[in-house]
Amino acid sequence: MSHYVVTGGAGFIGSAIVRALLAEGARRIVVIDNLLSGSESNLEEVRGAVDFQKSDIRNYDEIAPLVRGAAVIFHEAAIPSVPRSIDDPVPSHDVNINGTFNVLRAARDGNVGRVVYAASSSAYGDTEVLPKQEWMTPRPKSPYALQKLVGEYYMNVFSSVFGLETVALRYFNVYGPRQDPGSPYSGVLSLFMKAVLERTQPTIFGDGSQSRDFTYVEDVAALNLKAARAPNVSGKLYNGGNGGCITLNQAWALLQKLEGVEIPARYGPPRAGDVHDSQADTTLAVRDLGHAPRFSFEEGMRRTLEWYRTQ
Ligand code: UD2
Repeated sequence: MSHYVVTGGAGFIGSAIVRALLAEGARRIVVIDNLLSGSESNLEEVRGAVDFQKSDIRNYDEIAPLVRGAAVIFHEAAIPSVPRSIDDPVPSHDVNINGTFNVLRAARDGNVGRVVYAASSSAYGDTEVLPKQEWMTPRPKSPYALQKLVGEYYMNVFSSVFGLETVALRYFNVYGPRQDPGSPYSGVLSLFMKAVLERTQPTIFGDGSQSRDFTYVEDVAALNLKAARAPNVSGKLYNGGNGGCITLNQAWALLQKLEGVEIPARYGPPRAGDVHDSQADTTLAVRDLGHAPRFSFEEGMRRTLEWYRTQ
């Protein structure tokens, strides 16, 4: 019986994919994670149902036997964060580009059925119009954005040249339970959640008018499962967003409303490499993959806040 592999499966998004697979009745799931930013606690209640392998995608010899013969690899392992890739570009380059190449090489050598890749909306950079559509010319503004774009191109080339089935999903600012707020590089909503629950001021870089298509993690996990099964999509790229457009000021205002508090945000200088506006056109993902995001921004925020409250 062939198995599923989730690289970065102990991370925030990877562990949500693991849960979605188990909910669908998957029997064999191998999680590959070096625990650099992931944590076994993200897999707590499903730990007995998965084969956890502490392993690094930078090491081909380690991962090749683990992926051999897999039905699908969900490739989530990465060093995320635009500012982190600027402050410390070598590790993110190595993991995001060389690590991704190793995963593809191991997939091809091991006759894997399909690779579904976690690409990033950062690849678009600043576009003249919104929403962003897959045909638009990429304009990466940071090492991270470029690295994730190289991964997409590698997916496409492994499909066309080696006949490996690949699909790339450009995620749009995923948020939800288990996103770690413990680092300055953490996703902004996890930092906002921490601030509102601790009654402290968040810092907003810029004037807060920048917007994001914040996408709830369970919608992204569901999309991954659809991308794993959809016919005739090899080598293609899809937006994995929700279609929304929420400014940081709106997001912080909503959290204050949900908590019933008034805490003015602190404003700092804009961040290098930052994209100003981001919103997904979901037409292609809906048409080809059956993408059907279920969570409105407010509903996703309520659920996420509830989870942080219990931590
Ligand atoms: C990028 C990608 C996203 C994903 C992510 C992984 C875009 C549009 N999105 O997210 O798809 O790949 O990278 O890391 O490129 N901010 C504050 N205060 C804080 C922290 C952040 O104001 O304490 C701002 C930040 O300047 C930015 C926004 O919040 O304008 C979102 O930042 P982020 O780090 O959560 O995610 P972002 O958009 O770089």
